[in-house]
Amino acid sequence: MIRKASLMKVYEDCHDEYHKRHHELWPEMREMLLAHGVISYSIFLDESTSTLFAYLELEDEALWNQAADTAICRKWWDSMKDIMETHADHRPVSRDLKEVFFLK
Ligand code: RM4
Repeated sequence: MIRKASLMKVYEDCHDEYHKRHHELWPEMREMLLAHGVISYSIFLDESTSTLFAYLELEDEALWNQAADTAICRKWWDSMKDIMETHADHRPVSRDLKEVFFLK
């Protein structure tokens, strides 16, 4: 299993909306994530800085990388661009984190 962590940013006045949209995650988006080897996907919000901490457990990195090319993922990113930091193509601005500790 592969574990990945990254940081993203939600706009300061959009915390509740971000939470709501994920609570109501599109079923097709959920299916696409599971079909691309997602074992678990958590997102935590630091309310003091609007930083999102995403933690993913994946079956396969190559399979996961294909998720970004699906129409549903692009549509999701298009729909999220008004509430979070994104690139010009609407991909979320995301910074990968280096693992420094793991206890199981
Ligand atoms: C996040 C962001 C990520 C996406 C998750 C489901 O807000 O758009 O890229 O994978 O939602």
